[in-house]
Amino acid sequence: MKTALITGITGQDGSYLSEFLLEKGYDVHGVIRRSSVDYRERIEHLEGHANFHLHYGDLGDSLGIIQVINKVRPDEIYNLAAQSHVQVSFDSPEYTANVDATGVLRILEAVRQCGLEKTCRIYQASTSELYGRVEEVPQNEDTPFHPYSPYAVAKLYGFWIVKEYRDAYNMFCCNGILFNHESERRGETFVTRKITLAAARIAQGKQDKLYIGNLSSMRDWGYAKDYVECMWLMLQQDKADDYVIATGEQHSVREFCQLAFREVGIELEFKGEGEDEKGYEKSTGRVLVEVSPDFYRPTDVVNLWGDPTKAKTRLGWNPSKTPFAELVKLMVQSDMRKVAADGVAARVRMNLEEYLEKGIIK
Ligand code: NAP
Ligand code: G4F
Repeated sequence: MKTALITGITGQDGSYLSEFLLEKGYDVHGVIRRSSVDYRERIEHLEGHANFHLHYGDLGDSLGIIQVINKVRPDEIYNLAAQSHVQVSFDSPEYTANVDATGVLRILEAVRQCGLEKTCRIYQASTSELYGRVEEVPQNEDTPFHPYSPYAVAKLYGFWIVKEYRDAYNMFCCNGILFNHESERRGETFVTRKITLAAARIAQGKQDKLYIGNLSSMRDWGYAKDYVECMWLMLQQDKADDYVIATGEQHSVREFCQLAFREVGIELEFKGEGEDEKGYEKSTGRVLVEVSPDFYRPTDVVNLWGDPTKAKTRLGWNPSKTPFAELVKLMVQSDMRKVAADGVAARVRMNLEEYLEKGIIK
């Protein structure tokens, strides 16, 4: 049985990767941060599994990281932990650098300090944000980087320190240059999930409007569940290397909105430009989407489009497993169920409060 250690196990990718590795028969260990509320929604269904273990740790704390790695002595480490929100990185640039840049170094050094550098393989969650203000379209492993946010600059350090440890100490460490990947478990402040949740809430009469930033931004969006397979495949090769993981297709935020709203039975028509652009419901003329400069970034990455040829040919990975339209559909359908269930739960709570107040239930 192989042992894997996952940092960022409570995140979108960490939860899917845990399921994937448990299915493959791995002993899965995860690093979680201590918080005042124990709420681990994405992995609560795995807690109690005989091969699933959690340890406290933080990427900002080398001593803790060394302790966990020494205790678990993993065959594979998947370093997924990060302050992963680009907009937030403008508000907390120093914290982002500490976790997303120096945090990677802490993992690599801990592996060396524990004497595991010859046996332990490491996956680093690199990102298409490295291409930033893109210098070539589509982007592949040879496209020059031009990071364009504090997040991307921090991740660039992570990318290069992984390469450095590979060359200097002959360690088996890989960078997965992953383009945006989404799912039902995506954080609610990333644009796709913000849209699918709003579409579901508007369709069920629980929200009036969606306020959004740059509608013209282009992304190569894939399904997170398909992408975690690639992380594992990279660590099963004879030689450590870096790979672009993407679908090879590009869509705008505007297009994502139109598809998501269509899924709940609303046809959107966009009119106007820049800050004045609005999304109207075709049948009623109601404004459902409005641009708010609050969601504009000081510098925005607007043209991400990946070329997954290397992953396809060398790893045998299929970039077209979940087409774009299907991804949007499964996210909207999941949010429709969630919003409806929240409504039922709220009604039950209201009834319960009323019954308690009236003394009907004691
Ligand atoms: P996510 O949902 O935001 O999850 C981030 C994880 O990192 C969470 O488990 C979080 O723990 C943990 N974390 C944050 N700060 C930490 C710290 N100081 N110490 C320990 N753990 C910490 O992100 P994701 O979408 O799954 O992405 C996984 C990784 O891939 C990230 O490194 C991200 O930057 C990178 N990436 C993502 C994409 C994408 O499109 N999803 C694309 C390219 C690269 P809490 O639950 O306690 O907050
Ligand atoms: O969904 P986003 O916040 O994702 P972003 O910035 O591309 O970052 C994600 O993908 C990266 C891979 O390329 C990861 F490394 C990173 O960890 C994260 O997972 O924004 C996508 C685009 C941006 O251009 C943004 O300006 O959508 C635009 N956008 C327009 N309105 C918005 C909004 N983004 C957000 N979050 N919220 C809006 O209202």
